[in-house]
Amino acid sequence: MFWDQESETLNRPALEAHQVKCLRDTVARVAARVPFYAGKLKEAGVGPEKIQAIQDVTRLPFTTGIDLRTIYPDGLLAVDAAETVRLHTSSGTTGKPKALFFSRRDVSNAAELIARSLVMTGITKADVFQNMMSYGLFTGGLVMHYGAEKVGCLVIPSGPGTSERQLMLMQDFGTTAVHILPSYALYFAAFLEQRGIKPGSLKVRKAFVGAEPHTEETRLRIEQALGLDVYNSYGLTEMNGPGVAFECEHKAGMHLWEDNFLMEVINPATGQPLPDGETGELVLTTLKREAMPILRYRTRDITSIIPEPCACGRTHRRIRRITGRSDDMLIIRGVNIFPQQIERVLMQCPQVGRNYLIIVEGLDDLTIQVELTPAGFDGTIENLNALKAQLMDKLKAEIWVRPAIELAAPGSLPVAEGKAKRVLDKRSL
Ligand code: DLL
Repeated sequence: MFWDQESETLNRPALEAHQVKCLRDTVARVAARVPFYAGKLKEAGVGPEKIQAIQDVTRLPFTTGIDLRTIYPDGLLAVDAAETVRLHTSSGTTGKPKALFFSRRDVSNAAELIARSLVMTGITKADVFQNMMSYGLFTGGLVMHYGAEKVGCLVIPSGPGTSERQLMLMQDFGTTAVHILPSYALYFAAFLEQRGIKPGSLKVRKAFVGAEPHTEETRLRIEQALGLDVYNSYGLTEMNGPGVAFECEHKAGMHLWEDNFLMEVINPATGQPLPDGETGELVLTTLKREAMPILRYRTRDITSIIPEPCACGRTHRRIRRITGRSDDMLIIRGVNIFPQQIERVLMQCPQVGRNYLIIVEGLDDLTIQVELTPAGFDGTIENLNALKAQLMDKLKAEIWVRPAIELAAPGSLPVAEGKAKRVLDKRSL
């Protein structure tokens, strides 16, 4: 099913011509209206006239998260302040957040991309869409809400709320689709099991998960535990929030809406572009942003482009599941480790529950606290020791470092309020 078939299936030459035109317009606008970019473009010796082909994007300067913090609050505005209608922020670890302004057209465009994304998974106006992500400065609430409303769904803005209340809303209003953090979905599945509620007794058939890194194994877990189809959704505040890239019904990579965002994958160390299919850092340029265009944004997210056409007929290329952020990479005893490698091993093990915590301390000592399922936590010392040994071996094979494993009772590890915090690196405290 298509929301905007013409845009979604535009042939590649037409799509690329559209990108070049939008890129040239964007460069012209920021050169004229944003002193931060005017200076950077002058330094690089690039103006709109130099943008003749897609590859010319590599002539443009990068924008980093640090830049966005430096120009905080409104140093990238390309419209008069009176033209802005919405503010979202992306909370960082410390200091000021990144502030993102939307014009009326930006709000409508963002909703349009969500509508495309939802409809390509089979969502229609008959769906009841429970948005279990946080409303407020985080984009997962409002941006998704506007898009689902645009499709015509009944949208329940439940926010993250308590599981008890989520369940009541699902039962009373016949929720058919949910938008949920993957870590919360695992938690919610455990909650339903505890309450003795069979997922099949609810009407929920689809879950859209994103905003945090998660593995294919986690997707399968959520699908099995909740008995529904889970679709991966990728986005970031700097690029509207959700709706940047989304899986279609084939669930084989996420279509990135290339008429709105120009994507590159670069070697994060050198900044040089990588050929399609190679893994590196995703860099995005807004093509239609009115209030706050951003050139070559270093997302820090690690992925690769799938150049092959998709069976769904959409021409917008796909990116692979994000395997981590370049700044999430742990270096332990000289080995590069992404937390997701650890998650993949843990989630394959049926005795492992929904939560885990990776702790690094001292001289690169790696400990993984692992919560078990009620069935896995059988209290027999021999079984628990055997499980520990098995996890250590499997992890050693995956990450080349043998971690210490601490098994924990179901529900005993701390749960974050928003996005899950999976790593505690005490070396940097
Ligand atoms: O998380 C926007 C969003 C909301 C996306 C709801 C999807 C659903 P930020 O809070 O700015 O925005 O965080 C963006 O989260 O750079 C990635 O590192 C990570 N991320 C987002 N989606 C995924 C995903 C929202 N599907 C940052 N897989 C991004 C892995 C993801 N990581």
